[in-house]
Amino acid sequence: LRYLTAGETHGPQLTAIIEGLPSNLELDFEELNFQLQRRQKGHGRGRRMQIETDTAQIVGGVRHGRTTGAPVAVVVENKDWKHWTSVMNVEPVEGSDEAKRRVFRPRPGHADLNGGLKYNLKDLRNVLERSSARETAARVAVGAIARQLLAKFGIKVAGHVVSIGEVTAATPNLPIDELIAVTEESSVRVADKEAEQKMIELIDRMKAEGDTIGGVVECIVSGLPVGLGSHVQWDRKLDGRIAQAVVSINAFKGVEVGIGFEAARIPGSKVHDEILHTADKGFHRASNRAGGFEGGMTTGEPIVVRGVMKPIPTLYKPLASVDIDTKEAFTAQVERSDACAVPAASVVMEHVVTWEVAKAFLEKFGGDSIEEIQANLDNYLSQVEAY
Ligand code: EPS
Repeated sequence: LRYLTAGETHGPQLTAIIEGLPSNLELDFEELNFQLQRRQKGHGRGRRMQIETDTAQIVGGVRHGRTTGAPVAVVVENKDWKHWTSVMNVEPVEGSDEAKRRVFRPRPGHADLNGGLKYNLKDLRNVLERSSARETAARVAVGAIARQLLAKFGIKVAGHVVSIGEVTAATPNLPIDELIAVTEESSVRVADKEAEQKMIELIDRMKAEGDTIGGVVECIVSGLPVGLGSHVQWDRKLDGRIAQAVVSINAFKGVEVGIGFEAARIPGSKVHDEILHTADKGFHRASNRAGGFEGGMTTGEPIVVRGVMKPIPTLYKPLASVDIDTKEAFTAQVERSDACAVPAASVVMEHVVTWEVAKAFLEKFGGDSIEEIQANLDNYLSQVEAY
């Protein structure tokens, strides 16, 4: 299972191609678009989200509502494109730097300067357009399809915001369905009403000051069989792959699995999850501090991972930068942006984690059709039960 995306934030569309999906997966298009619209929400988002109504158009690999086993091609249109047809034209265009909206004073914290130097581009818009977090719309579309695949086998994914700036929400401790329902009602994706209010106030203050703020988000995956991923090779460890996927999200700087960095501060007796066995539950754990992983394999307990998002680097109160033509000191150019995208990033994180789990799931139970996968899974589950 693999995918690639293409497309710029102000180009005509984002495109993704997914290779390796089984046949006979019935797709719920409304649910797919629901996931895309969840990514657009959240207190602190900028004006762009008022322009867009993200919807996924499937242009390959699906017929009469089901996958055929062929590559699935998904397109998410940029409604904003109509304001950028000249600036983003694929054909050469004449005009001033201003008309072309050339970027030449790189924004610290973005890909602008490194990308310009590396690709030898004198208009940093060529970097900005692709490095924009707009691309995460395509990743959510892809992950939303993987989510539907996993849902067929009883696997559920939730995401919520842990903290924004200094404001931390109380640990929700809710069953996964309730967590999904409650956080969906919150504009900052938390279950804690008091923290919600403080987060909203903080975001508003940051916005008024021309500043931005980051935070921590958490993703939980439940209903997993034991043994996804493997201890035998570094690139088969599923927690490692998830970590890579999480840090690949725009502005994400860190990842924790289970109790994460806390494990460095407390003794082993308080870190590891003791093993129990009962007739009805089989092997299970007294706790889940490992966040669902041992030896890079799922334990059967829910996966719990957190990601750290830095504040978005586009500041309306810009930081010091240098003009790439004159090498003179200037402030960075200002582009439209969000004051806080942490709630939206929690939706993105759900989808990149979902993708990695789906990939590992197909590696283990892979068949060419949903029916073949179901048979493989059933066979494995009976083997585990009889162990
Ligand atoms: C985004 C679309 C972008 C930004 C944001 C994410 O649209 P525009 O550039 O037209 O405002 O709002 O991306 C960033 C702020 C960033 O730094 O990457 C989206 O669809 O999520």
